[in-house]
Amino acid sequence: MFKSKIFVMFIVTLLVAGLVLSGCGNSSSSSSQTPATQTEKKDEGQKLVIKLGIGSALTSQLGEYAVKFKEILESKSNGQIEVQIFPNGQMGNDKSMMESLQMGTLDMTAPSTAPIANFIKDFLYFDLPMLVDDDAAAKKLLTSDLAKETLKKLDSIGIVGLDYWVNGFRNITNSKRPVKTAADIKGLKIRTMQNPIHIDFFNALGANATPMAFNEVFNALEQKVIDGQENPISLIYTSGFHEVNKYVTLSRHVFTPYVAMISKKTWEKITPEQQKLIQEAATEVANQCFDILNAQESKFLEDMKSKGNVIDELSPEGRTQLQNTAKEIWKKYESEIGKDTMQKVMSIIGKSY
Ligand code: TK8
Repeated sequence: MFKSKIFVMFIVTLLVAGLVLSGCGNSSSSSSQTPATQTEKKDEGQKLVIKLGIGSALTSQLGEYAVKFKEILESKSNGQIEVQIFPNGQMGNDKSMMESLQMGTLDMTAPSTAPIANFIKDFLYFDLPMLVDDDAAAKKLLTSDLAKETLKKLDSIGIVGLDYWVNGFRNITNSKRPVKTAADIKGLKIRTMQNPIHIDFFNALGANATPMAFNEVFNALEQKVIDGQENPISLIYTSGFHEVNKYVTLSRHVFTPYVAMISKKTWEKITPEQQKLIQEAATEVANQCFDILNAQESKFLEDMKSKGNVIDELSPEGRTQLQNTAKEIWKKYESEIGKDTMQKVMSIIGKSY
């Protein structure tokens, strides 16, 4: 009895010592890896490990961006920085990963602007529907001084915004019927992102907007808790939404960006040289986003067609209906976004307001 107690204490001591030695799982600390040999231990001692969590699959556009970011950063740092990617929401959803960044338990993530607006409402303008019409306008907005100022606001919640990565134009999918007009949307239970503008827009179109986190969407569609959802083609395809939603409408009703971000706790722990490399790698990826995304989307769209998905466009009448509803939403959010900001946004993308 006494002997076994001592044995248990011995094991507990070993475990505690192990935790202390491994830095209690502190991701960006140089000692977070369990060294196998003495030589490896030395190498690990100099290495900075960055844990990057994303909500979607490695095959998605965001997955490709993450892999590019890893390649660029690891090569530029001559292997002194290692990026570990955790895809498929393994580290949580957009909101909870941001909270992990605030606590310093995760180094990096890249959520959509929609959930970010729940932390900082300055990001709201990105999610206005029927605002951005093409890649050229999107590029202008994402590289504008206004967007750069918005990025800096993350500082107040313990996060450093690095750059905008592209999520893309969002399209409606559903299991019930082809959608070409607002009347077709009426009555559909559609998952939206957790953002008041998205919810209001779909409800105003007569849908039953059902906000939920991205990693719950596939099951909800499969179990028919919802009829449809909306996302860029890359995420529809790589998340398998097209397998449970036959109808796809290229509505392009909103263009949403991702924000590549890093925990302020990590940022303040690393050297200015490491900060520079991370910033440069994030911006290099930002410059390649449209090419990566567009290549993926044409390939995935072809495959969806060959698999029997019905791909539609909005009718001209339907597009006008969505534009008119969008204008009501712009008005509704004018005071929250600020008239000044609204006007800046419109002049950047070349629209009158
Ligand atoms: C992935 C999400 C996703 C977004 C959504 O983490 O929630 O529909 O489009 O990209 O950020």
